[in-house]
Amino acid sequence: MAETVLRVILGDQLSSQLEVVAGADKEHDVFLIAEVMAEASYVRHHVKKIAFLFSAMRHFAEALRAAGYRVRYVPIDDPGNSQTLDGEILRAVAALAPNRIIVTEPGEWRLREGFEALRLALPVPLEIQPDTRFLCTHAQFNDWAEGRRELRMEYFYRDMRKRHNVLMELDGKPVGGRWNYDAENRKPPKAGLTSPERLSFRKDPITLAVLDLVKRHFPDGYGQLEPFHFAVTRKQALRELDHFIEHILPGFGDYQDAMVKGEPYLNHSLLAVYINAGLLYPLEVCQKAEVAYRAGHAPLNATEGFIRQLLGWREYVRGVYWRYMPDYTARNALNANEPLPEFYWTSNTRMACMREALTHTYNHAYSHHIQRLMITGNFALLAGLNPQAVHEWYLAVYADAYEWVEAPNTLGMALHADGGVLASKPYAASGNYIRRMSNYCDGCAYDSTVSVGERACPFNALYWDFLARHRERFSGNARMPYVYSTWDKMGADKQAALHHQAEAHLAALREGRL
Ligand code: FAD
Ligand code: DLZ
Ligand code: SF4
Repeated sequence: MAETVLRVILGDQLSSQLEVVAGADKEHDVFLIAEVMAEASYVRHHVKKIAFLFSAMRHFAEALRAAGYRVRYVPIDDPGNSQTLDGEILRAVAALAPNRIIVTEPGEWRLREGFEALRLALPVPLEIQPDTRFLCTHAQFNDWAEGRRELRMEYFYRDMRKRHNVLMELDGKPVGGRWNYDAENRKPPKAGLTSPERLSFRKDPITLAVLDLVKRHFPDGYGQLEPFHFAVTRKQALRELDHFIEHILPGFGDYQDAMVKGEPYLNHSLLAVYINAGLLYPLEVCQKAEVAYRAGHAPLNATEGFIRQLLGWREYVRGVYWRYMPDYTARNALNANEPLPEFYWTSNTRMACMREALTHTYNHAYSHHIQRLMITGNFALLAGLNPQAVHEWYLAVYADAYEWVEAPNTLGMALHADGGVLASKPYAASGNYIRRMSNYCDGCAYDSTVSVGERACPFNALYWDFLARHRERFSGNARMPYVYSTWDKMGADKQAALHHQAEAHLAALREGRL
């Protein structure tokens, strides 16, 4: 007699290329997809993120049914729902008596540990299959990392370009003769820079029902639910990808680091939300970008810059996450213990740059990389906010956030809390950087050119105080001597004034006045 396999699909595994789907038998196997409160509330997720995932999960289940598969879909308001993934697997086992269970490796350590433990409670075997959407396996990353004094993304990225034959010449050299065109991707915004037009998808009955459900079940959730125009199917996500390649990729490079008031997207792709949930595959995205370059449609600085984020950074941070978990998320190398200010949730601050990035986050469940790194992340670094509190915030508020990608970006790239595993030096910057790369400072309550006094920009004194506080750790870094020689040249009086100003900013922060 043919066996029955219970095939579990998590909310961020909506990919038919995964073996859990591709290997299914239509007659005997059953897919389990479950909306559960444990996953929807383990951090205070943005309501748009919950709505996007539930709608995408329901559409994925519909597509499987339409293709002739058997699907057990458990909505969050099903009266029998145990509201945990373990509970739903146990209920499905009791109801269907499968011979075995298959799940793709989850993206978060806590869930993988949970499945390992669940095995002991199950009457049938549970197999955890590798997540083949990623282009670098755990073993390949560990082979690359083993024996290296330092892990550096740039070298990892070059290996990935070669291994996957992306932007390579036949003779093994990188297209254009250079591996990295980052230096050409840091232009400050020119006057009148705006975002290209974006697609907006019509809400079908499934999405409308989910929006209604999220309103009822998450009334105190963070963020603005509507307008809601995410793609929720692979077909729609492919349209979004094609729109990006056709209209937006050509300008991706030049202003990649720029920030403009009222423009949350500029030329960023907005694709992470779809790639991370499984609606798009990272390799197909890179390949489409390469085809656009080879057809003369997109310049090399834009194409290489975009591909580096996916083939380089995305795979690299995942490798770091799995190599250093479980202790990675508990790290606090700079001993930063300031609580997360309330304005990270309310956007209510006098700092115009922070207000802008936080408002985008609240409205769209999105802000672009430089806003995450150089505004909200930079402030958290300089003010010494507790890394675990900041990590929980980033994991909650972005529609693309899952721990495997969020934690290394937050604890490693933004906060240096991992002690330098991910990046050799902190991305600390003063108000000067923000003034150069944005138009946020015009009309701010503070003045980015002033470091001490009533209108002093908080980023200035906090920046110098941060560097002084951690001198022992950073002064040996080959890329830092210039900043420390500038600090030394200031003299004791100015240094003391900056220190007192930093203390005043922190007092204002604690009292909700910043
Ligand atoms: P684009 O700017 O268009 O970039 C193209 C693609 O490259 C993205 O879709 C994404 O898949 C990938 N990418 C770019 N930068 C990174 C990076 N540093 N790490 C991994 N992948 C990258 N990204 C997430 O996907 N989820 C997160 O939870 C997340 N949290 C972050 C937290 C902090 C503090 C920082 C500094 C960065 C974080 N990032 C995260 C990385 C990056 O900011 C987002 O991937 C990006 O902003 C998503 O928008 P986009 O799709 O428009 O990206
Ligand atoms: C993020 C999320 C949410 C909000 N809800 C669910 C859910 O109801 N069911 C589910 O299977 N997955 C959900 N997820 C995604 C999981 O949390 C995700 O699989 C882990 O974060 C691992 O990446
Ligand atoms: Fe931000 Fe300072 Fe500029 Fe205000 S002046 S927007 S706080 S950098």
